[in-house]
Amino acid sequence: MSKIPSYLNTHHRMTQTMRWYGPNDPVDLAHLKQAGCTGVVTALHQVPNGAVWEIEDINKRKAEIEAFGMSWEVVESVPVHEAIKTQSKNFEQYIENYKTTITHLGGCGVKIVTYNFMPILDWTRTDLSYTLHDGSKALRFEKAAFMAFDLFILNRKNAENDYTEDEIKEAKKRFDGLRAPEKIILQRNIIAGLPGSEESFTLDQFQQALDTYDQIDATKLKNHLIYFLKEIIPTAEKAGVKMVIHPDDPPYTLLGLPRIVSTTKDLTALFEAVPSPNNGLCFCTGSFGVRKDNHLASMVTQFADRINFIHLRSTRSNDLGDFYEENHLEGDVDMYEVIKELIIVMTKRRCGIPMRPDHGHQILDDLNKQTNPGYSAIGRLRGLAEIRGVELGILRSLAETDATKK
Ligand code: DNO
Repeated sequence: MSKIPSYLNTHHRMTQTMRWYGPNDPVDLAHLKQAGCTGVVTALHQVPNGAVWEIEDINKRKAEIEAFGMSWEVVESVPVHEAIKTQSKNFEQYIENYKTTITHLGGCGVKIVTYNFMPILDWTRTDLSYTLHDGSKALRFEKAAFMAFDLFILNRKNAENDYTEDEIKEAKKRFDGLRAPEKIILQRNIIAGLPGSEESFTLDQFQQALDTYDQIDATKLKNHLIYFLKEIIPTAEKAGVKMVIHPDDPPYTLLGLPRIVSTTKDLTALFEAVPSPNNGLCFCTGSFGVRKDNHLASMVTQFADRINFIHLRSTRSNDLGDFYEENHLEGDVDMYEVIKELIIVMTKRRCGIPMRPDHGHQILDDLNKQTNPGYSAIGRLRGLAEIRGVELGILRSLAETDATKK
């Protein structure tokens, strides 16, 4: 048999990272290091949305990470203030602040910045401890529960126009079956802020926030995103920072709010409007993967030059519109195919791209610990380890194929 070239030299590998919520995260940096991470994904969660991230604070966080022999690979996220999304009071000032933060991050050597443009809420789930057949716990989105919240807990104005008669009946049934504490938990899961979203609302505050979108449809929101990008991307270019947008999660409209980063068409329009290579994508398989019309491996090929950060996660959906987060190699996402395509892209681009296993089940000792939903240590370690195995298997077989061709 011919000599196999070192597969790590021939092809590029994803940089292995995990998200860390900072010094208050019950999963600490030593755990990430032991899981095999070389990089960390984090943010200055203590800084209020819209404020400038100061150089001193960035350097302090960087040093904390480097003390564990890892690097701060990606910022997730510098949140986009609501005023920028709605173009309301002081939004120009918030954009200026955002530019200053980008310049500071770039100057400190932190060169990839994740953000999203989802109105009001970031990612949304109805159940944060859905028990699977093996006793592990997963995050879940249940459509009937979500509709029950929208129609009968929030009582959103005109909500009934967004649903069919059958859906309203289903929601009522679901609502009537909920006990009082379950209603509170459902409400909390949806609007009290999942980790990283940085926003939390009472019902009244939430309705007020929804009202700010009364006059904003998808076209308008897209224009606001493009305006924002045209403003900040020149700064990102100067600072050597790649901006990566995170897709809508789930990838469709909720609560009558426009969602504009869910499909190939959305992405194409975005990159056509602002073609700079610093305008990039956080390729999140768990978010895009919930739509059947998103073919993930083809999206990797299509947006090869835009993907500068990768979230690997799988979901399992049913015909009712519910989904739960599956083990990383199971469910609706063909992880083998996606990773293979990513390796091809990295090889062509001659660089690794940072990847984190997105979320994980609560398993083993995770079940007895309080961690950020989706961000327990062992569940994510399982995901990372499985992904790492798939990647090395593909790399090795690609290298062997190359070797036999020579
Ligand atoms: C959830 C995350 C999101 C993501 C933001 C990016 O686990 O994927 O909160 O960080 O949408 O801005």
